[in-house]
Amino acid sequence: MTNEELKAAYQWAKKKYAEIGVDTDKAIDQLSKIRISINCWQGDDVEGFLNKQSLSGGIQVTGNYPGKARTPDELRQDLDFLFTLLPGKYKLNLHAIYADTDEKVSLDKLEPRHFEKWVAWAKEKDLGLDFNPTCFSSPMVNNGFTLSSADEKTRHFWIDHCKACLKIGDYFGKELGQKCVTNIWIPDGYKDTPVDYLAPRQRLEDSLDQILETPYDKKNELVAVEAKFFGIGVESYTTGSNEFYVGYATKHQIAVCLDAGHYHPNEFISDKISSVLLYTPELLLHVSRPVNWDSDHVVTFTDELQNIATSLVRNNLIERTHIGLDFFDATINRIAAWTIGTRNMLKALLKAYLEPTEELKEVENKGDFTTRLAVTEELKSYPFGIVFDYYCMKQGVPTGDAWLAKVRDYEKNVLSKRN
Ligand code: RNT
Ligand code: ZN
Repeated sequence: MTNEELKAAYQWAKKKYAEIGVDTDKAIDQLSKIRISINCWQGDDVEGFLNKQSLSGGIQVTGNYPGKARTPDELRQDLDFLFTLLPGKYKLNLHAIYADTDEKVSLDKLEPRHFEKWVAWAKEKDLGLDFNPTCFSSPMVNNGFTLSSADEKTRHFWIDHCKACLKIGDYFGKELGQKCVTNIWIPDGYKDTPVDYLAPRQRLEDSLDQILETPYDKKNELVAVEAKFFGIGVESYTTGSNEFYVGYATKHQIAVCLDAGHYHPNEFISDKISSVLLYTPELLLHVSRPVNWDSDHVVTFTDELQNIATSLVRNNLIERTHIGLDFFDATINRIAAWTIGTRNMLKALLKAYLEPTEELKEVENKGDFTTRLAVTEELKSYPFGIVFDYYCMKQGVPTGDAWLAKVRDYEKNVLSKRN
């Protein structure tokens, strides 16, 4: 389709939406204000650069698609290219193991200076940065335990690591003038049924209390805690359960991180958002796609993705929510994985904005469930794809699947030369 044809199609779509009281220009404008946080770890299969350990902690990457980033420069090169395929502005979500330094530094001794190059690059590209302590893939993980370990030396190592990370997050926020979300996820748990369910949680609470004593400015940094139901090899007990972290975050008024893959397959984070935000000031999402378990598949355009987006938009919760992506697939081109996942998140948000929400709420409150079902079903086939393409065109990035040819070129010219 030519740009002229797309513009004409957009005018038609705009009219169709206007008939139900929806302003497409406004929806595009609202979408352009959201900064999705891109998970850096899709670029290199969660390896990082610090100690190049293979991934462990109940999470797994499968596949060996050629061309993964081996250095911080290669990762930035891939991201620079990625941003030419995506409309709007972004944040990059870094893990501690992505430190860009020649020093051999232990996780508990990390400092802001080890991330200076990331900050300089983020400034140049107008990106925000988010952060995560890396409490996995390390010989310091003791029998699967970190912050809730019964071994005091282990526990203190990980407390020191998280404290170091809070300082780095504060530095990111201050330097970039955008709040950094620092998210704590730990793999701690048991393969088999424990005797003591309580003590690890008491230790985790104490560890978090110590971590939160780190001085940081709430303008620069938001601390989040990520719960999980179970992981591979950690099937019977997870210290950091949903109840544990919702309670902890509520008590300390920090953020909960809801990961779409961390609950029972019949339990959905889209339905948790409105509850959690009643009691905590802000929220972090890890938008992922579980396939029967926390498999971290690339985000596709599923009903749950749409439900996540609509629960944020319908209730005006976008401003208090940080939308991060969390997937890692090494069986396909990694840049395509990022592009597909991010564009799907954007499309779901756009579709959520293209809805006559107030009218639908009125209908619902009147008890007219027939109209509610009729209208929401009709809306599913409204031409939101044309609105999305028009937004991409306006932003000067590829429309439709035109990005794929560019990824193929990049694969040929850059990625294939890495092996
Ligand atoms: C693991 C958590 C966690 C990680 C990333 C790499 O189950 O989802 O968020 O995926 O930190
Ligand atoms: Zn996650």
